[in-house]
Amino acid sequence: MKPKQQNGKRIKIVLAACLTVSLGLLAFNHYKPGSDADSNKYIKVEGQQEAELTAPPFVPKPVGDRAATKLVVHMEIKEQEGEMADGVKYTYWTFGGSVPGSFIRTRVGDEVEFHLENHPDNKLSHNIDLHAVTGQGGGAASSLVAPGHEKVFNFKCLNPGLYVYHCATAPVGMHIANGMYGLILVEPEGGLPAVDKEYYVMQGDFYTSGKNGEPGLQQFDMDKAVKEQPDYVVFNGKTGALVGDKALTAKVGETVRIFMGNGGPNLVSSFHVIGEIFDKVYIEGGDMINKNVQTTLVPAGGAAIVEFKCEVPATLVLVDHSIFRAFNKGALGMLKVEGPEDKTIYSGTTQEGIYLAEGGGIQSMPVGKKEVKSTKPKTVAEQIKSGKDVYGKSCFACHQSEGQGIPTVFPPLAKSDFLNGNTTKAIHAVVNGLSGNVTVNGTKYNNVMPAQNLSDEEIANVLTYVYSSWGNNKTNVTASQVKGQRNQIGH
Ligand code: HEC
Ligand SMILES: [Cu+2]
Repeated sequence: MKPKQQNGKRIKIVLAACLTVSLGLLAFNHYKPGSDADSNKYIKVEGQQEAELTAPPFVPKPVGDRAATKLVVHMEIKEQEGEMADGVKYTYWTFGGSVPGSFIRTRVGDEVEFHLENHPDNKLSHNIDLHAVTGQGGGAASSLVAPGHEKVFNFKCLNPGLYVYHCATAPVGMHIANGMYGLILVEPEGGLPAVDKEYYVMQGDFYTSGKNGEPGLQQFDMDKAVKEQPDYVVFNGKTGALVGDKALTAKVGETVRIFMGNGGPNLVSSFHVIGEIFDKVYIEGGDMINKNVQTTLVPAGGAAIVEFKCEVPATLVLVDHSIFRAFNKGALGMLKVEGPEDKTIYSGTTQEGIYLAEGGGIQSMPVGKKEVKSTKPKTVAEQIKSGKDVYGKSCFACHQSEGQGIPTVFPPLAKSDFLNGNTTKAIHAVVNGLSGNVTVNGTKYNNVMPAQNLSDEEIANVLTYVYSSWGNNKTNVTASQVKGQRNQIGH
């Protein structure tokens, strides 16, 4: 009995102590709010206004010094077909008709009246979970809405920051994988510091029934999604959303702010801009600012705000620095900076010449395999077969699986007028490399293709393969033609 009594006593003492401490804490909380979120609850709203929503890569006007208000958001869900890449169709599920969904810009203390509208032509129910919301499911619990219906709920913006929103209807992963995500910004009192240009970029990974580049309408592939093996990793919903005439722009001397989100569903982004350094990064979209950053990690379902000043003219390249995603799956965008050069910051090439290693003659790249002297010449079919292997190991990374290239960076080999127009020039390109201005099918490229260190026979085979594929003119290139080209240029 004795031990039991003792236990009972101990419980009573512990309970009493707990009660005293929690009462004390309650009193403390009541009189002295302990954090921003606590005090922001008391910010009074003035008036009411309809929220401006924008499709990427644009963002609504800054809040500036406006007072907190009742902000009415009308967000319409649309299931619609779009283009993932050239000739590759996909049925996207969208917030506001774009991937990522419409950008929402609020300030701390705003009371948001959120109208989620599901278009009558849609097939499925959806909802929304906004990471800026304090409340059950981030709003998901109150917003499940069937096609042809509307749901309304209210929330107060307690914490400033850049937040992801997404659909949270089962199967959640599939709704996100189909493009149901976007960003909501909660600016601090008085707004973020002014900059010259603001842009909205969001990464997402996509899982299609066909492999990367396979044309036609592609279905969502649940298996690949579960295995986290995307066929596409892209900025703003599709390959090439931010390249060519859709590239972001700025002028020398301007400051640029990118609201960078990552919808996932699976991958984390190593966000990097080739040719710039982030002067400032609001880490994970929160209050903490890091300076002078090369690459910032953007979690799935997370965001970051990056800022930099454009000092010199350049085509800056936005990438996920998990670099195969950039060059092989689409996570590549561009920001064109125009204006006067500043040679003290960047000189360009100042000298070009032959480099001779001390004591050596002209160096050549190590050749992987010695040329095997074949006794019998290959048939065209055999040439195509081994040319395909060469393509897979030497050309595929840049010109892509179906010879489609990458817009503005790597020209297409499929139906290329350059290739089909002149066999000698094509051989020359592979033997010597190619740089400077080249026009392929009306589009200008100004990039560098390194000389391919391949044997005459390998070059003949790969070109024969390329000519026999993707609608090209079926020219048969022979090893002696390649040899002739080499001799012409004196190697
Ligand atoms: C490192 C990337 C890279 C690799 C690898 C590469 N190329 Fe290229 N290729 C380019 C670029 C870039 C250009 C355009 C050059 C320019 O802008 O001046 C080009 C241009 C060409 C052209 C002429 C333009 C056109 O589209 O018809 C041909 C033909 C060509 N490449 C064939 C090949 C073949 C065949 C291979 C493999 C043996 C290969 N390339 C490997 C990047 C590459
Ligand atoms: Cu949904």
